[in-house]
Amino acid sequence: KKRVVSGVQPTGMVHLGNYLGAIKNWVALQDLYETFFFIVDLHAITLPYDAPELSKATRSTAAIYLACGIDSSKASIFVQSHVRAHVELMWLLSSSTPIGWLNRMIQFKEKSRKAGDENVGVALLTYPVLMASDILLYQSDLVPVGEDQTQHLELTREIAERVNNLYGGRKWKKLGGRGGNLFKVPEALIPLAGARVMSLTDGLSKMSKSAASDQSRINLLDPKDVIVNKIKRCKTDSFPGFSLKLFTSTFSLPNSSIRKKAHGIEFVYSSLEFDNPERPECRNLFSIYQIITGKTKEEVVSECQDMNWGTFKTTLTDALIEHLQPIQARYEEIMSDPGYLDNILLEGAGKASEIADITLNNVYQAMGFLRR
Ligand code: AQP
Repeated sequence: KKRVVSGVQPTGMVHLGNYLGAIKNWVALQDLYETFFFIVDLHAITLPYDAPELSKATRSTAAIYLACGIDSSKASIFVQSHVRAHVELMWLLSSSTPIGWLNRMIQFKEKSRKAGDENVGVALLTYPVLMASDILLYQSDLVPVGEDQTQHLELTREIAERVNNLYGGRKWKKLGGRGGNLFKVPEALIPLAGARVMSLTDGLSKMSKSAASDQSRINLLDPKDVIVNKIKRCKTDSFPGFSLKLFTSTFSLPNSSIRKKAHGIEFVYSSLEFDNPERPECRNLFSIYQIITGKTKEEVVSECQDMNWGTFKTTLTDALIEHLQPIQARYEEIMSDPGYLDNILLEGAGKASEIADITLNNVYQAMGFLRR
């Protein structure tokens, strides 16, 4: 079976973007592949954070994985910091990662600009190397990522190839290893729909945990009235409905070659649309509705295009509540039994460590470290 790894940072409440872009797709993947889904807590400290909140968010994110349908009998579910090999391999990989490769990461540029110099720690620059370690440790074949993470995956591939060239093959064999590549070079698995869920207050920025306004996102655990309110207040446009449009037409008089122009005003009705690039909010809400209901794009268009915003928002709100309520009920159940969650995380970390340690020990050997 091919291997798949992925994770979510416990930096706040898991939102619809994390769910539709990642967790929901993992549920299907666990039946097809050998899967490792972890809570990437070590990544959550790259920007200033609240320590007591970190452990709470880590538990809550793990419970959300389970509530969404990740099954511990199929997937290894664990907390990244419980498998020490992640940090150790990161150090080894960082010696082979040119700093220029990290400087060009768009997320670093964006996040460091937003955070301001005082708050930019070295980890914000180097965390893509930790992400490479997260993936390469498990000899992963496929990494499900949202579009925003494709650059980091490309970097992982470059690091893997570089380390394979520098230390793998015959050089590793001379040191007593089996030779060949130290790492598999992974491929991205980008979901067709939901790859980028956008903010509810700005259809051009992605929905994100760290965005200042909670109105910009639907959190998976938002109660019904909060969802109603957020969708009611979310940004839309003024395209649909009747509008006045000026028109010009040219005609010829009977029995004459003279052409005349006439100007007039007409009422035009424009409906809701999926694919108009000038209407990012419309596209985003349609696409959320499509994935939540499991309908095709064509079905959504024919059902919703003639609705006004008010009707569509009610339809979307109802669908969201219907979809999220069972997840929220399961979440409450899981959180009411802390021992259950602890056992799953312990078992997951055990299975993950066994595989991660094999890769780590190979890399230590190939890089010339004295073995214990
Ligand atoms: N808006 C999104 N649309 C689709 N997928 C998304 N993902 C995140 N936001 C969206 C995907 O969720 C997975 C986990 O993301 P993460 O928590 O590791 O970090 P992130 O991408 O930085 O997510 P956030 O919510 O924006 O967190 P902050 O604000 O803390 O940076 C990834 O697969 C990601 O693609």
